[in-house]
Amino acid sequence: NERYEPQAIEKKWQDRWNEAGVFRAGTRPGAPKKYILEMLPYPSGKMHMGHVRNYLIGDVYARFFQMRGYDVLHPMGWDAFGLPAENAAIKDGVHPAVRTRENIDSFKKEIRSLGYSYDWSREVNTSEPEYYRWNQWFFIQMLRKGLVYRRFSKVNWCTGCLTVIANEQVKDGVCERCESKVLDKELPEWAFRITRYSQELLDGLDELKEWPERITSMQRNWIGRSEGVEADFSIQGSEERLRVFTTRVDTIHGCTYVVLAPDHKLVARITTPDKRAEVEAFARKMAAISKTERTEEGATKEGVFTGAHAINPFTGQPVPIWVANFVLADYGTGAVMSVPAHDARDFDFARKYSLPIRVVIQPAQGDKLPEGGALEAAYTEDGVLVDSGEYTGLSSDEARRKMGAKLQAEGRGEPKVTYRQKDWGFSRQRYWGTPIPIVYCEKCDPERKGQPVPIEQLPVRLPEIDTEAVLTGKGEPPLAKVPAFVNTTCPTCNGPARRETETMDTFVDSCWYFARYLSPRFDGAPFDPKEAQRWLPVDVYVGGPEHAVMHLLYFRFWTRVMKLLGLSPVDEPVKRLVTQGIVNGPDGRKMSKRWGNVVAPSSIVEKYGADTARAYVMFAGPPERDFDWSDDQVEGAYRFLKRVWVLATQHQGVAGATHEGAYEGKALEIRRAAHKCLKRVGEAIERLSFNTAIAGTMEYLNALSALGTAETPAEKAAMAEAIRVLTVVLTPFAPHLADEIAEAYGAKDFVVTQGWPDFDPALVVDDVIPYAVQVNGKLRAEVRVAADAAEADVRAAAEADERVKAALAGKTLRKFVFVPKRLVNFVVG
Ligand code: ANZ
Ligand code: ZN
Repeated sequence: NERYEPQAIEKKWQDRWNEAGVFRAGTRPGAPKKYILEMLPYPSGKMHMGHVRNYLIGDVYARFFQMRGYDVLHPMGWDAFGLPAENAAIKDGVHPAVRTRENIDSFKKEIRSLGYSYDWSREVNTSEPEYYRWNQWFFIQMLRKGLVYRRFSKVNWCTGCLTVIANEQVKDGVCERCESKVLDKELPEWAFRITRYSQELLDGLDELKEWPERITSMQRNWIGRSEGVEADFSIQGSEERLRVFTTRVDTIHGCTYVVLAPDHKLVARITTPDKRAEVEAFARKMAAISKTERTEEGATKEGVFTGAHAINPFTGQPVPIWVANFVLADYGTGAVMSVPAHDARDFDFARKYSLPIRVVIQPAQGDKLPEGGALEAAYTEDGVLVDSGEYTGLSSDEARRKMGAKLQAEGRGEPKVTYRQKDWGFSRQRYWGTPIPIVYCEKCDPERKGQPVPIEQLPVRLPEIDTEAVLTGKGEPPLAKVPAFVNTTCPTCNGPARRETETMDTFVDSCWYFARYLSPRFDGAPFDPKEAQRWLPVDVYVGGPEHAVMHLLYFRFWTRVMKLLGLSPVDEPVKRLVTQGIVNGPDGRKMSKRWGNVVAPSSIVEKYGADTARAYVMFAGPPERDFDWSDDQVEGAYRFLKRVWVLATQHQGVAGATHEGAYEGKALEIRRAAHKCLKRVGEAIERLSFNTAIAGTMEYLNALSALGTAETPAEKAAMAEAIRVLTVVLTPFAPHLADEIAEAYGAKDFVVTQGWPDFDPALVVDDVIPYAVQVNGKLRAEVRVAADAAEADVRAAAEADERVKAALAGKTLRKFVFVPKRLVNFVVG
């Protein structure tokens, strides 16, 4: 068969790999391990190029390390719960489980058609009770540790999805998924106390040296650690005190007003009667827009005066108290001491409402600031204090320390570390998720705190439903409409009780799936701690950078919880994170239905085969970089593989050739090309530089083509080795073709199991010179070594030569003569 016909060979090899279980993990117990993971997909029906690329990055790496002798774990599964399937059900009445099953089947078929090296025996589906029972188990363990609690809170309510959504899912005041308006709603909800770990999660980032800096810095900002002080202002004519959080207590003498969040609990108590109507109207207006919208960068600052005054604890002077949109109720204390001369927002606000501006910090060097009234912008840097009583003349730093200490000594405040990160509210009013394992009994639990379902009763299964009656998208949470689910018995009194009808945020599912893969059928715990000892942490994790702060932060938190529960030894889930770039259409815009520029992976596989799709996508650019799709380059990749096939076919006659003697001339050139390619491609793959790995393979192909046919026995043996090397370096990228060639050359095993040979260092140095090797002055051999090789290296190369070995056998070495760049002589007796 002269022609390269991928369609005729790819399915065959996929089936053979599968039958032989070549990608089973845990089959090399003594070998070092690599756990290589890609973010598990939400099974929408179709795979897109982003998926293809994502999984290829992991796949190339996984195949390479398997070839290098590692015990590789490379699993795949389904993030199967979630809104799209439920929303589709509301539209067309198909049960989410049915749709999800169909989607998984078609998605999996596509994944398989690309020949990825997954250990399918570990496949996980998060919507199955064997999986989500462990979400419930974690919930109960975390409840016991105080890491889960119920709270009333303002949540983001999506008026389209009719559920609570996370802050991160609100973009410009609308739901990022359905683009409906998002409102603040006061609801009871379940939350994880992730803030207990804020500091640890922050400190842990310093250890994540192999994560992209962009991701760690986003997490750092998200956690948002701020060092400052809390200070009490008393309120004129009232017993109340107003506590503010500030990072700049050094500026307190310049505080000319104080601002409360519109929903701060003091507002109602301190507002003077003449201002009441105005303040209440303002608060109502603010409540109608979500807090993300009202606090956005660039949102116009608005406020009203409460009529009340606060007393500055340092100056004793009264300042007016306002309420304004830019102060958040749930950050710091929900109250701000405003220093317009030194804070940009306060400056804008003071200008707008004609509030006084007082300069109290001067730059340590350079021009002095003018009077507050003449200031053109806030001066927000540190400096030297002025007009600040006994603190005048101190540096900002010194002043902060002294003022913090004074507040503390007087019981009017204290140093304080604040985090921007919030606890993670995970209640969802949807059906297609993990039921929260709680029951409410009016008799035993009149406050409706909720009692956990006894562990031995897990899982609390999602009930069968009449899809059209229950999934309507309207009214109460779907599970509340299923009496057979809701009505249960109380674990304490055995009387009638009601189940919680909320389900968990699907981000819970992806918090620990990487550990479930270690022992996917284990039923004593979420996973087998012994396996965790062997496999965790994940060595390389590949996924989209859009997960920078939610999934990638949540699963770091969960990993610490798993350690706390004694399940796993690691603090961090992942050593090296790779965030892949975007695949754009030929028009340079992100592939999307909207632009009509989507290239379906299946169309490429059908036309050119999986190997071309793989080689093209990996050649198109480094994993982290975006690239624009190019049909020409797909063609180019196809032509390259065709040339590989033709070359291998032409040289078929050398299959099995061996040679005992020295390699010289062309034979040596062939070997040198092969070993250089092994080195170059191996090193490129290790640094995830897949495009240069393929470029190296292309150059290798050119070199072999230029060397022509192999004639002598040495050349034939060298060429046989060279073709074997070609199959080795191709395997991560074009594994089907590689195995097809290897088989034609008589290989008895898959290339991936035969392994990745070590290159011979002597064959890869560029400047190689011959040394004459003498024994007692008589020429016995010639060895080629690097021009700058040290004496010991030349000697080792000489001693390794068969003819020299024979000449030295049984003799005693008297002397070793080394003439640089020319010869060595073994003087023996
Ligand atoms: C006075 C001051 C003077 C401030 C100055 C800054 C500069 P980070 O660093 O992000 O933590 N602040 C405090 N609580 C707030 C809330 N609930 N909503 C909006 N703003 C709030 O920011 C801390 C600073 O943000 C605090 O320090 C406070 O303003 C403001 F020259 O206090 B500062
Ligand atoms: Zn009870």
